[in-house]
Amino acid sequence: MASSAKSVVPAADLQSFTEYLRGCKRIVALLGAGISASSGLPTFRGAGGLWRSHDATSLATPEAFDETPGLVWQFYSYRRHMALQADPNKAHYALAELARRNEDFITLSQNVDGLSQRANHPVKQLHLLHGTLFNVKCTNFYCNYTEDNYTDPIVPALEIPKKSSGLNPSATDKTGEQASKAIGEALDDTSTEVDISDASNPIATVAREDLPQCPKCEDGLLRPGVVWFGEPLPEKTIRAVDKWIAAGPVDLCLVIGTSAKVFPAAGYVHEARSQGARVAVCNMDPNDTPGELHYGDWFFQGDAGVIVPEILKSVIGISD
Ligand code: BJW
Repeated sequence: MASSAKSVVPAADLQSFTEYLRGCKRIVALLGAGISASSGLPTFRGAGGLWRSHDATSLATPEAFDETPGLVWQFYSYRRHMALQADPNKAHYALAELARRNEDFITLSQNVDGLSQRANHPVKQLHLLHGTLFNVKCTNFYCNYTEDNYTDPIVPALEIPKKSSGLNPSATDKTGEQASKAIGEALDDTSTEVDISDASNPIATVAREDLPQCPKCEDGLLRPGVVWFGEPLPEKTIRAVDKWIAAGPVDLCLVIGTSAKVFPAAGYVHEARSQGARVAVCNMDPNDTPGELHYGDWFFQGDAGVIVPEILKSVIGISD
Protein backbone atom coordinates (compact mmCIF):
# COMPACT_ATOMS: atom_id res chain seq x y z
CA MET A 1 0.00 0.00 0.00
CA ALA A 2 1.34 3.46 -0.86
CA SER A 3 2.38 5.62 2.10
CA SER A 4 0.05 8.55 2.79
CA ALA A 5 2.17 10.75 5.09
CA LYS A 6 0.06 13.74 6.06
CA SER A 7 1.38 17.16 5.06
CA VAL A 8 1.92 19.65 7.88
CA VAL A 9 1.40 22.56 5.49
CA PRO A 10 -2.17 23.63 4.58
CA ALA A 11 -2.84 22.25 1.09
CA ALA A 12 -3.97 25.55 -0.46
CA ASP A 13 -0.86 27.39 0.77
CA LEU A 14 1.40 24.58 -0.39
CA GLN A 15 -0.22 24.57 -3.82
CA SER A 16 -0.02 28.33 -4.39
CA PHE A 17 3.56 28.46 -3.08
CA THR A 18 4.67 25.50 -5.19
CA GLU A 19 3.14 26.93 -8.36
CA TYR A 20 4.93 30.23 -7.74
CA LEU A 21 8.22 28.59 -6.75
CA ARG A 22 8.37 26.61 -10.01
CA GLY A 23 8.54 29.88 -11.95
CA CYS A 24 11.08 31.56 -9.64
CA LYS A 25 14.57 32.35 -10.80
CA ARG A 26 16.25 34.73 -8.36
CA ILE A 27 15.63 33.58 -4.80
CA VAL A 28 17.16 34.72 -1.52
CA ALA A 29 16.82 32.99 1.86
CA LEU A 30 17.48 34.60 5.24
CA LEU A 31 18.24 32.02 7.93
CA GLY A 32 18.18 32.38 11.71
CA ALA A 33 18.74 30.22 14.77
CA GLY A 34 15.33 28.51 14.39
CA ILE A 35 16.55 26.44 11.44
CA SER A 36 19.11 24.80 13.71
CA ALA A 37 16.62 24.30 16.57
CA SER A 38 15.63 21.00 14.94
CA SER A 39 19.27 19.98 15.22
CA GLY A 40 19.12 20.61 18.97
CA LEU A 41 20.83 24.01 19.13
CA PRO A 42 19.26 26.79 21.21
CA THR A 43 17.93 30.06 19.77
CA PHE A 44 18.82 33.53 21.09
CA ARG A 45 15.48 34.92 22.10
CA GLY A 46 12.65 33.18 23.92
CA ALA A 47 12.95 29.92 25.81
CA GLY A 48 16.45 28.92 24.61
CA GLY A 49 17.94 32.38 25.06
CA LEU A 50 19.43 32.07 28.53
CA TRP A 51 22.95 30.73 29.03
CA ARG A 52 23.43 30.17 32.74
CA SER A 53 21.82 33.34 34.14
CA HIS A 54 22.88 35.45 31.16
CA ASP A 55 20.76 36.60 28.26
CA ALA A 56 22.67 35.10 25.30
CA THR A 57 22.56 38.41 23.43
CA SER A 58 24.23 40.20 26.38
CA LEU A 59 27.25 37.90 25.98
CA ALA A 60 27.45 38.63 22.24
CA THR A 61 29.03 42.06 22.67
CA PRO A 62 32.59 43.44 22.58
CA GLU A 63 31.92 45.03 25.99
CA ALA A 64 31.12 41.64 27.57
CA PHE A 65 34.33 40.21 26.11
CA ASP A 66 36.40 43.15 27.43
CA GLU A 67 34.91 42.83 30.91
CA THR A 68 34.65 39.05 31.28
CA PRO A 69 36.65 37.32 28.51
CA GLY A 70 36.69 34.06 30.48
CA LEU A 71 32.90 33.90 30.76
CA VAL A 72 32.36 34.87 27.13
CA TRP A 73 34.89 32.24 25.98
CA GLN A 74 33.13 29.63 28.13
CA PHE A 75 29.86 30.54 26.36
CA TYR A 76 31.44 30.28 22.89
CA SER A 77 33.50 27.19 23.67
CA TYR A 78 30.30 25.49 24.86
CA ARG A 79 28.51 26.52 21.65
CA ARG A 80 31.41 25.27 19.49
CA HIS A 81 31.19 21.97 21.32
CA MET A 82 27.40 21.70 20.91
CA ALA A 83 27.55 22.67 17.22
CA LEU A 84 30.17 20.00 16.56
CA GLN A 85 27.96 17.41 18.28
CA ALA A 86 24.89 18.47 16.26
CA ASP A 87 24.03 17.30 12.75
CA PRO A 88 22.50 19.36 9.93
CA ASN A 89 18.77 18.67 9.57
CA LYS A 90 16.51 18.24 6.55
CA ALA A 91 16.04 21.99 6.13
CA HIS A 92 19.81 22.54 5.80
CA TYR A 93 20.01 19.73 3.24
CA ALA A 94 16.96 20.95 1.30
CA LEU A 95 18.40 24.46 0.95
CA ALA A 96 21.77 23.05 -0.11
CA GLU A 97 20.00 21.03 -2.80
CA LEU A 98 18.04 24.06 -3.99
CA ALA A 99 21.34 25.94 -4.29
CA ARG A 100 22.84 23.14 -6.39
CA ARG A 101 19.83 23.19 -8.72
CA ASN A 102 19.55 26.97 -9.00
CA GLU A 103 22.68 29.08 -9.18
CA ASP A 104 20.51 32.21 -8.87
CA PHE A 105 19.60 31.23 -5.30
CA ILE A 106 21.61 32.76 -2.44
CA THR A 107 21.37 32.12 1.28
CA LEU A 108 22.14 34.75 3.90
CA SER A 109 22.76 32.96 7.16
CA GLN A 110 22.87 34.69 10.51
CA ASN A 111 23.94 31.39 12.03
CA VAL A 112 27.48 30.72 13.18
CA ASP A 113 27.08 26.98 13.83
CA GLY A 114 28.52 25.61 10.57
CA LEU A 115 25.52 23.34 9.89
CA SER A 116 24.77 24.70 6.40
CA GLN A 117 28.42 24.13 5.44
CA ARG A 118 28.26 20.59 6.82
CA ALA A 119 25.13 19.98 4.70
CA ASN A 120 27.40 20.78 1.71
CA HIS A 121 25.66 24.02 0.87
CA PRO A 122 27.59 25.42 -2.13
CA VAL A 123 29.92 27.98 -0.51
CA LYS A 124 29.64 30.58 -3.25
CA GLN A 125 25.88 30.76 -2.63
CA LEU A 126 26.16 30.92 1.17
CA HIS A 127 26.84 34.29 2.82
CA LEU A 128 27.67 34.24 6.52
CA LEU A 129 26.41 37.55 7.83
CA HIS A 130 27.51 37.02 11.44
CA GLY A 131 30.73 35.04 10.91
CA THR A 132 31.38 31.57 12.27
CA LEU A 133 32.20 29.91 15.58
CA PHE A 134 35.03 28.08 13.84
CA ASN A 135 37.15 31.09 13.05
CA VAL A 136 39.14 33.02 15.64
CA LYS A 137 40.90 36.37 15.37
CA CYS A 138 43.28 38.47 17.42
CA THR A 139 41.81 41.27 19.55
CA ASN A 140 44.97 43.36 19.33
CA PHE A 141 44.08 46.37 17.16
CA TYR A 142 47.50 46.25 15.47
CA CYS A 143 47.42 42.53 14.71
CA ASN A 144 45.49 40.96 11.83
CA TYR A 145 45.87 37.32 12.86
CA THR A 146 42.93 35.07 12.04
CA GLU A 147 42.61 31.30 11.65
CA ASP A 148 40.02 28.61 11.05
CA ASN A 149 39.92 26.46 14.14
CA TYR A 150 37.81 23.40 14.94
CA THR A 151 39.78 22.22 17.98
CA ASP A 152 37.41 21.31 20.79
CA PRO A 153 38.18 22.52 23.37
CA ILE A 154 40.27 25.27 21.83
CA VAL A 155 42.43 25.39 24.99
CA PRO A 156 42.45 22.88 27.88
CA ALA A 157 41.03 25.41 30.37
CA LEU A 158 37.79 25.54 28.32
CA GLU A 159 37.14 21.81 28.45
CA ILE A 160 33.62 21.04 29.65
CA PRO A 161 33.96 19.45 33.08
CA LYS A 162 32.90 15.82 33.53
CA LYS A 163 30.49 14.62 36.17
CA SER A 164 32.22 12.52 38.81
CA SER A 165 32.40 8.98 37.40
CA GLY A 166 30.10 7.42 40.03
CA LEU A 167 32.11 4.23 39.83
CA ASN A 168 32.27 3.80 43.60
CA PRO A 169 31.07 0.39 44.82
CA SER A 170 27.47 0.58 45.97
CA ALA A 171 26.52 -0.75 49.38
CA THR A 172 22.90 -1.35 48.36
CA ASP A 173 22.97 -2.44 44.69
CA LYS A 174 23.20 -6.21 44.72
CA THR A 175 22.53 -6.68 41.01
CA GLY A 176 25.33 -4.58 39.52
CA GLU A 177 22.72 -2.50 37.66
CA GLN A 178 23.96 0.80 39.06
CA ALA A 179 27.57 -0.10 38.34
CA SER A 180 26.91 -1.08 34.72
CA LYS A 181 24.87 2.12 34.19
CA ALA A 182 27.72 4.21 35.63
CA ILE A 183 30.29 2.43 33.42
CA GLY A 184 28.06 2.93 30.35
CA GLU A 185 27.73 6.64 31.11
CA ALA A 186 31.45 7.01 31.72
CA LEU A 187 32.10 5.47 28.30
CA ASP A 188 29.54 7.70 26.58
CA ASP A 189 31.48 10.93 26.85
CA THR A 190 28.66 13.44 26.30
CA SER A 191 26.34 12.02 28.97
CA THR A 192 29.07 12.52 31.60
CA GLU A 193 29.58 16.19 30.74
CA VAL A 194 28.26 18.73 33.17
CA ASP A 195 25.56 20.91 31.59
CA ILE A 196 27.38 24.21 32.00
CA SER A 197 24.52 26.12 30.34
CA ASP A 198 22.60 25.49 33.59
CA ALA A 199 23.54 28.08 36.21
CA SER A 200 22.93 25.63 39.04
CA ASN A 201 26.09 23.76 37.95
CA PRO A 202 29.06 25.77 39.19
CA ILE A 203 31.94 26.45 36.77
CA ALA A 204 35.48 27.57 37.51
CA THR A 205 36.63 31.04 36.56
CA VAL A 206 39.13 30.81 33.71
CA ALA A 207 42.19 33.04 34.08
CA ARG A 208 43.08 35.35 31.19
CA GLU A 209 46.43 33.62 30.64
CA ASP A 210 44.63 30.30 30.10
CA LEU A 211 42.40 31.68 27.31
CA PRO A 212 43.36 31.35 23.61
CA GLN A 213 46.37 33.61 22.92
CA CYS A 214 47.48 35.05 19.58
CA PRO A 215 50.45 33.09 18.23
CA LYS A 216 51.43 35.97 15.92
CA CYS A 217 51.72 39.07 18.09
CA GLU A 218 51.95 37.04 21.31
CA ASP A 219 50.15 39.90 23.00
CA GLY A 220 46.43 39.82 22.21
CA LEU A 221 43.76 37.37 23.23
CA LEU A 222 42.07 35.48 20.43
CA ARG A 223 38.29 35.91 20.18
CA PRO A 224 35.57 34.10 18.22
CA GLY A 225 35.25 35.27 14.61
CA VAL A 226 31.60 36.23 14.98
CA VAL A 227 29.88 39.60 14.64
CA TRP A 228 28.84 41.11 17.94
CA PHE A 229 26.36 43.94 18.50
CA GLY A 230 27.79 47.28 17.42
CA GLU A 231 30.26 45.65 15.03
CA PRO A 232 30.06 45.92 11.25
CA LEU A 233 29.17 42.87 9.19
CA PRO A 234 32.01 41.49 7.02
CA GLU A 235 32.57 44.04 4.27
CA LYS A 236 33.18 41.55 1.47
CA THR A 237 29.99 39.67 2.33
CA ILE A 238 27.87 42.82 2.41
CA ARG A 239 29.32 43.96 -0.91
CA ALA A 240 28.56 40.61 -2.56
CA VAL A 241 24.99 40.52 -1.20
CA ASP A 242 24.26 44.12 -2.15
CA LYS A 243 25.58 43.46 -5.66
CA TRP A 244 23.37 40.37 -6.02
CA ILE A 245 20.26 42.24 -4.84
CA ALA A 246 20.95 45.19 -7.13
CA ALA A 247 21.52 42.90 -10.14
CA GLY A 248 17.85 42.50 -11.00
CA PRO A 249 14.36 41.67 -9.83
CA VAL A 250 14.11 39.19 -6.98
CA ASP A 251 11.30 36.65 -7.23
CA LEU A 252 11.16 35.20 -3.74
CA CYS A 253 12.55 35.80 -0.26
CA LEU A 254 12.43 32.85 2.15
CA VAL A 255 12.66 33.89 5.83
CA ILE A 256 13.41 30.83 7.92
CA GLY A 257 13.65 30.53 11.70
CA THR A 258 14.55 34.09 12.52
CA SER A 259 12.88 36.64 14.76
CA ALA A 260 14.02 39.17 12.12
CA LYS A 261 14.83 41.70 14.83
CA VAL A 262 18.52 42.15 14.20
CA PHE A 263 19.76 44.59 11.58
CA PRO A 264 21.17 44.91 9.01
CA ALA A 265 20.32 41.20 8.43
CA ALA A 266 16.54 41.70 8.73
CA GLY A 267 16.76 44.66 6.34
CA TYR A 268 17.54 42.30 3.46
CA VAL A 269 13.92 41.14 3.47
CA HIS A 270 12.81 44.71 2.80
CA GLU A 271 15.51 45.10 0.13
CA ALA A 272 14.33 41.93 -1.58
CA ARG A 273 10.75 43.26 -1.46
CA SER A 274 11.85 46.50 -3.04
CA GLN A 275 13.18 44.37 -5.93
CA GLY A 276 9.74 42.80 -6.28
CA ALA A 277 10.10 39.70 -4.09
CA ARG A 278 7.18 37.89 -2.54
CA VAL A 279 8.02 36.70 0.98
CA ALA A 280 7.55 33.25 2.49
CA VAL A 281 8.15 32.97 6.24
CA CYS A 282 8.70 29.69 8.08
CA ASN A 283 8.61 30.07 11.85
CA MET A 284 7.15 28.40 14.94
CA ASP A 285 5.85 31.74 16.16
CA PRO A 286 3.22 33.51 14.02
CA ASN A 287 4.27 36.86 15.54
CA ASP A 288 7.82 36.60 14.26
CA THR A 289 7.49 38.14 10.83
CA PRO A 290 9.79 40.70 9.21
CA GLY A 291 7.30 43.56 9.51
CA GLU A 292 3.74 43.13 8.25
CA LEU A 293 3.08 40.36 5.77
CA HIS A 294 1.75 41.59 2.41
CA TYR A 295 -0.98 40.21 0.20
CA GLY A 296 0.60 37.32 -1.73
CA ASP A 297 3.10 36.41 1.00
CA TRP A 298 3.04 33.05 2.79
CA PHE A 299 3.41 32.15 6.45
CA PHE A 300 4.22 28.50 7.15
CA GLN A 301 3.92 27.86 10.86
CA GLY A 302 5.96 25.05 12.37
CA ASP A 303 9.35 23.42 12.59
CA ALA A 304 11.66 24.49 9.78
CA GLY A 305 13.21 21.01 9.77
CA VAL A 306 9.85 19.64 8.60
CA ILE A 307 8.34 22.54 6.64
CA VAL A 308 11.29 23.63 4.51
CA PRO A 309 11.90 20.25 2.81
CA GLU A 310 8.17 19.96 2.25
CA ILE A 311 7.66 23.33 0.57
CA LEU A 312 10.76 22.87 -1.62
CA LYS A 313 9.99 19.27 -2.53
CA SER A 314 8.48 19.99 -5.95
CA VAL A 315 11.67 21.72 -7.06
CA ILE A 316 14.41 19.75 -5.29
CA GLY A 317 12.74 16.37 -5.61
CA ILE A 318 13.57 15.13 -2.09
CA SER A 319 11.87 15.42 1.26
CA ASP A 320 12.87 12.42 3.37
C1 BJW B 1 11.85 28.22 14.80
C2 BJW B 1 12.11 26.99 15.34
C3 BJW B 1 11.94 25.92 14.50
C4 BJW B 1 12.46 28.46 16.95
N1 BJW B 1 11.53 26.13 13.27
N2 BJW B 1 11.46 28.49 13.60
C5 BJW B 1 18.51 49.44 12.88
C6 BJW B 1 17.52 49.58 13.79
C7 BJW B 1 17.71 49.25 15.12
C8 BJW B 1 18.95 48.77 15.57
C9 BJW B 1 19.94 48.62 14.65
C10 BJW B 1 19.72 48.97 13.33
N3 BJW B 1 20.87 48.70 12.64
C11 BJW B 1 21.79 48.22 13.49
C12 BJW B 1 21.26 48.17 14.73
C13 BJW B 1 21.97 47.70 15.95
C14 BJW B 1 22.06 46.22 16.09
C15 BJW B 1 20.65 45.62 16.13
O1 BJW B 1 20.14 45.10 15.16
N4 BJW B 1 20.03 45.63 17.29
C16 BJW B 1 18.71 45.04 17.43
C17 BJW B 1 18.68 44.25 18.74
C18 BJW B 1 17.68 46.11 17.36
N5 BJW B 1 22.82 45.62 15.02
C19 BJW B 1 24.13 45.52 15.10
O2 BJW B 1 24.76 45.93 16.05
C20 BJW B 1 24.86 44.90 13.92
N6 BJW B 1 25.94 45.75 13.52
C21 BJW B 1 25.74 46.92 12.97
O3 BJW B 1 24.65 47.35 12.71
O4 BJW B 1 26.90 47.59 12.71
C22 BJW B 1 26.83 48.91 12.21
C23 BJW B 1 28.25 49.42 12.12
C24 BJW B 1 28.70 49.91 10.92
C25 BJW B 1 30.02 50.40 10.84
C26 BJW B 1 30.85 50.35 11.95
C27 BJW B 1 30.39 49.84 13.15
C28 BJW B 1 29.08 49.36 13.23
C29 BJW B 1 25.51 43.58 14.32
C30 BJW B 1 24.52 42.54 14.69
C31 BJW B 1 25.25 41.29 15.16
C32 BJW B 1 24.32 40.24 15.76
N7 BJW B 1 25.10 39.26 16.38
C33 BJW B 1 24.45 38.08 16.95
C34 BJW B 1 25.52 37.23 17.66
C35 BJW B 1 26.37 36.50 16.64
C36 BJW B 1 27.37 35.61 17.30
C37 BJW B 1 26.73 34.51 18.07
O5 BJW B 1 26.02 33.66 17.49
O6 BJW B 1 26.93 34.47 19.29
O7 BJW B 1 23.79 37.32 15.95
S1 BJW B 1 23.11 38.50 18.07
C38 BJW B 1 22.07 37.16 17.62
O8 BJW B 1 20.88 37.64 16.97
C39 BJW B 1 22.87 36.39 16.55
C40 BJW B 1 21.79 36.00 15.60
O9 BJW B 1 22.35 35.70 14.34
C41 BJW B 1 20.91 37.22 15.59
C42 BJW B 1 19.53 36.96 15.08
O10 BJW B 1 18.85 36.09 15.89
P1 BJW B 1 17.94 34.97 15.23
O11 BJW B 1 18.76 34.04 14.45
O12 BJW B 1 16.79 35.59 14.55
O13 BJW B 1 17.49 34.14 16.53
P2 BJW B 1 16.26 34.45 17.51
O14 BJW B 1 16.50 33.64 18.72
O15 BJW B 1 16.04 35.89 17.68
O16 BJW B 1 15.00 33.89 16.72
C43 BJW B 1 14.83 32.51 16.49
C44 BJW B 1 13.54 32.36 15.73
O17 BJW B 1 13.38 31.00 15.38
C45 BJW B 1 12.29 32.75 16.52
O18 BJW B 1 11.48 33.56 15.69
C46 BJW B 1 11.59 31.42 16.82
O19 BJW B 1 10.18 31.54 16.87
C47 BJW B 1 12.02 30.61 15.64
N8 BJW B 1 12.10 29.17 15.84
N9 BJW B 1 12.44 27.15 16.69
C48 BJW B 1 11.31 27.41 12.82
N10 BJW B 1 12.13 24.66 14.97
